[in-house]
Amino acid sequence: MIELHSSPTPNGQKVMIMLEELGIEWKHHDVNIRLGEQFSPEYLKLSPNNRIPTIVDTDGPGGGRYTMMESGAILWYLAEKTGRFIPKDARKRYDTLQWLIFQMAHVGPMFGQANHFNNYAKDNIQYAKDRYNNESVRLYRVLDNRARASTWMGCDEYTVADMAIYPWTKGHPDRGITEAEYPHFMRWFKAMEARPAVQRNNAMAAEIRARMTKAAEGKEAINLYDTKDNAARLAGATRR
Ligand SMILES: N[C@@H](CCC(=O)N[C@@H](CS)C(=O)NCC(=O)O)C(=O)O
Repeated sequence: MIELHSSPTPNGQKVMIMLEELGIEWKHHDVNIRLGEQFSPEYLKLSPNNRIPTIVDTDGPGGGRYTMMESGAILWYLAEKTGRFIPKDARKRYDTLQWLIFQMAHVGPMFGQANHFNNYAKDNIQYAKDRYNNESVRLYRVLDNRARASTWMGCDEYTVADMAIYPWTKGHPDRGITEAEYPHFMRWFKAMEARPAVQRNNAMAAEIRARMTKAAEGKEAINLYDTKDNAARLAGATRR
């Protein structure tokens, strides 16, 4: 059984998609990052980096519980554990690994920073907005080119690389990504949305979000983007 300690953000959703694709037993444990639950001493024991998602596999390698942070590593772990959504052919497997790491190193961090400077930053910093928005648009071009060359992002099989990239690209209409200019990306995106596991993820993500919003009623949200405050929270929770 896999316990997923998470929020339905893109990094959380990619693991939910994998678990739904696998059809294995799993349970969502809500970690409400808007309330700062990622800084609780219990959660920090699972994820020292105070980020979601984290999994606990109750039947980990060699038997017994095994805990893992970092969504890309979690996807790879689940793929190796089950032998699914990871190609057996070595070239295809390494292609998949490249595109999984491309998501972790580029799509996630750049889209995340663009979101921060567009929507949350205290100051209106045009340089930062331009840098991350331009990077995001460039990355959509990389994805469009990749989808022109390959049926799926990793290789010609549907893999964990697709699951990792998809949730991050749901906001493409807000970035001016159109079917006319990014037809290959859009072909891939529609193929993702046609998958029942992806549809179940999207419905569950909305439900979990609503549940978390309800649980947060009357409670004070933390400012996720106040890096100094977050550093102090982590130090406070882990001080020895
Ligand atoms: N590289 C990490 C990134 C995880 C991450 O940044 N998670 C965000 C939500 S998408 C988070 O937990 N934020 C809480 C915080 O900033 O304190 C992964 O892919 O697992």
